[in-house]
Amino acid sequence: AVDLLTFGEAMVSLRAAGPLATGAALSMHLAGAESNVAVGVARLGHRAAWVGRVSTDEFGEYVLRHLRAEGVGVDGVTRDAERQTGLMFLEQRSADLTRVQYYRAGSAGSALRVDDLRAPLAAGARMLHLTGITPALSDSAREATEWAAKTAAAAGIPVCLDVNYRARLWSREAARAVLTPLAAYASTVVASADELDLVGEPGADESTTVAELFARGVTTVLVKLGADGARAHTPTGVAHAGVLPVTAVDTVGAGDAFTAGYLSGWFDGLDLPDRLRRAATVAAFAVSTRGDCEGLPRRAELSLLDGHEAGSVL
Ligand code: KDG
Repeated sequence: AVDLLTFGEAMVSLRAAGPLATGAALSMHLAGAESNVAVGVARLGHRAAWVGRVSTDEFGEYVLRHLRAEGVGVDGVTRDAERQTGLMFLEQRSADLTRVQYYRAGSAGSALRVDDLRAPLAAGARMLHLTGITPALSDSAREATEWAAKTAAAAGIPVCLDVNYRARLWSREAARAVLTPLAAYASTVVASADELDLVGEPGADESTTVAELFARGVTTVLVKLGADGARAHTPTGVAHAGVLPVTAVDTVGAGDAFTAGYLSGWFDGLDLPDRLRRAATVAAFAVSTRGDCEGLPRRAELSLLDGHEAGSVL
C-alpha cells in the first residue's frame, strides 16, 4: 500500500507574468491542492498516489505526465473522453496576493464519483488526504469525498482533512454544512485561522472549535497563520511553529506544502515539534519559488534551510 492516497481535481494553471488585462505572457503549470500535496510527499521519498479524472486531450496528458515525472502513482486516474481538464488563470498582484479565475465548471475533475475511488481505497494507504475543495466541485464529487472519508475511517485508515475554503466555488454556509460532518471522520484537520469555523459553529473562536473537533474524534488540529507560522492543537496542549526567514515571492501552494511536510514527518514517525519544523521548512521552499509545487524540496534539500538566516548564500 502507498503511504499517501489523495484525490481531487488537478488543473492546468496559466500563470500570467503581469496583469492579465494587459495581455501578459502565460506559462503553464500543474495546479490542484491535493496533487500538490502528493508531489510534496513524493519528493520527500514517500509513496503517494493521486486519483482523479482528467481529459483525454493534451491537457489531461500534461497533468498525468507531470505527476508521473514526480513519481506520484496515477494508476487510479480515469481518462474522461467527454469532459475537459479544468483551467485556472493566476495573476500575481503582489508576493502574497494572487487573483485566480477558474474555468472548471463541468470539468473532468468535477465528474469524480464514488466508483473512481473504490479500487484505490481498497488497496489501502497509511493516510488518506482530502480537501474541502473536492466536495465543492459537484454532487458526485461531494458524495465521493464523503464516501471516501467514511470508508477510510471505518477501515482504520487515518484521514487528514484540509478545509481549503475556496470562495469562488461555494459560500461559507454551504461549505460548513458539508465540511463539519466530514471533519468527524478525520484524525487530522488543517485550516487557516479564517476558515477554522467552517468545521464548527459560525464565528466560534479557535479554542471552542478545536474542543468540539476533539470531542468528535479529531486528534490534531493544525491552524495555519500565514507569515506567523502555525499552531498545532493536540489533546495534550498547543505547540507553535514559526516560519523560516526566507523571501516570499509566491505564496500559492504554501498551505499544501505545509501539509505535505507535516504528513512526511508523520510518515517518518517524527514527534510533533519535528513534524511542524518539517512543515515549516517545506512551506519555506514553496513560498521562495514561483509555481504551486515546482519549488518543493527533495529530501536531501531539507537541510539546506537548517539554521537559515535571511540573506545567506547557500
Ligand atoms: O492550493 C493551491 C491551490 O489553490 C491551487 O493549486 C488550485 O486546487 C486549487 C484550487 O482549487 O484552487
